[in-house]
Amino acid sequence: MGHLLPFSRFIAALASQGNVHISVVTALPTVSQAEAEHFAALFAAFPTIRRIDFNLLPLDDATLAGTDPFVLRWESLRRSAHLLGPLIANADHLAGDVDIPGIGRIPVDYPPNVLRNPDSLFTKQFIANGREIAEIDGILVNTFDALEPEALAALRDGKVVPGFPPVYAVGPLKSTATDKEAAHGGASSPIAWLGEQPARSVVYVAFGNRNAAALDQIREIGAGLEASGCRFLWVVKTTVVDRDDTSELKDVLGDGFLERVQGRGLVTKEWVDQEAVLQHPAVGLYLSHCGWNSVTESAAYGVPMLAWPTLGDQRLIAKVIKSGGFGLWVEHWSWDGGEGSLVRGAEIAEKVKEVMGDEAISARAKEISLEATKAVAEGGSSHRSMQEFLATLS
Ligand code: BUP
Repeated sequence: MGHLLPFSRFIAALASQGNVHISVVTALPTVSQAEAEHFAALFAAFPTIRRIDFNLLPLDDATLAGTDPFVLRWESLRRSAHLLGPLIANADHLAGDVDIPGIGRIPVDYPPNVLRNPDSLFTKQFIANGREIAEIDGILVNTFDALEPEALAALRDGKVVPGFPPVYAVGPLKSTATDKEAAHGGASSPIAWLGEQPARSVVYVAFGNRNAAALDQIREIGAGLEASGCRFLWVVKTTVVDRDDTSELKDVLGDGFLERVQGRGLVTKEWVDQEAVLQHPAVGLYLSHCGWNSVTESAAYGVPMLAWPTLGDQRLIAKVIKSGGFGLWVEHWSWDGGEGSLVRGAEIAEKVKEVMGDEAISARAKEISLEATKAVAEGGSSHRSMQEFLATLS
C-alpha cells in the first residue's frame, strides 16, 4: 500500500489537470484485500481512466513455499515482465476509442465489432435507429438506478444528447410462469440437484441461447471446472439452434469426464429455469456470456459473476459488472476461435476459485441484490419510474 497510495495520488493529480488520457496497468491478482479495494475505489472515482489488467503468470514453484507474499509478488512481476510490453503496445492500438459524454471513454473493442464497419447493414440500422430514438416519447429499460447509475444519469441529464426523451428504468423484470414451462422438471432436474448441495458451493455455467462454443473450448471449460474442485451446474450448447443439437454429452465432453465429476457436477443440454437456478441458495457464482437478461438476473439475486462475453454488446455489459464490482471480467478471454485464443482449463479453474473466494465481490453482489429489491418495491426507483411511465399513458 506504501507504493500504491502515492501512485494513486499521482494519478488523481494527473486526472485533475483535465484533458489527460490516463491508462493504469493493474497487476492481477492483487495480493491484499486492501489493495483490491483501493483499486476499485480509484477506478470508481475516475471512470475515464482506462484500466489495463496485467494478469501475472502463476508462480508454480514449490521452492518458494513460505515466502512473504509481497516478495512473491515481486517475483511474479519479474517473471511476467516480458508480457508487459505487448500488453501496453496492444493498448496503444486502441485508437478509435469511443467517448460517451457523461460515461467516459469506452475502449474500441467494447462495442459490437460490426459497428466498426460503416457499410454493414447493422451499422446503418443502428445509426438510423439511434437518431430516431432522440425523437421518441420515452424509453423503457430493464435496468435499475443502482445498477447503472452513470449511464442513467448521463441520459437523463441530457449529457449524451440534449433534450433526450425520458428514460424509465423499470427493472429488474422478474420471470413469469411462461418462462418456466420450457424448463425440464422432476427429480433429476437441476433444481432438485441444487437442493442437495451446500450453500454457495455451486458454479452455474451458461453462455446463453445462441453461443455455441467450439469443441476444444468446451473441453477446456470442462477441464477448468474439474480442476477448480468446485461443484458446478453447466448448460452446454454445441449448436446455435437447439433443435440442431443431436450430439451426445459424453462425446462432447470427452472420455470419462461425466464419470469423474459425478456427484459434484451436473451437465445438461436442456433448457433450465435460470431464474430459479440463480435464486437458489446453493449457487455461489455464475460463469456467464453476459447477455443483459442474465446479468440483471444475477444482479437481482446477488450471485457474483465471472464474465466471459462472447459477441455483440456483451463486452459493454461485462463493463457494467466490472464497474458495479459484483464480478470479475478477464478481458483477454474471447471466443473468436483465433490462434492462441483458446482459454485453457488451468486459467479457468484459477479464476473460478478466485471469484468464489472473493468476499468483496460477494458482499457487493449482495448489496446490488438488496438495491434491486428496493428498486422494485413500493416507492423504489423502478417502481416510481413505472408509475411515471403509466402517468404518461393516461
Ligand atoms: Br440458455 C438459458 N434457461 O437454459 P440473455 C437461458 N435462459 O432460463 P441471450 C433460461 O434466457 P444476448 C436456459 O434466464 C435469460 O433470461 C435466461 O437472455 C434465459 O442472453 C435468457 O442473458 C437469456 O440476454 O444473448 O439472449 O442468449 O442477449 O446477448 O443476445
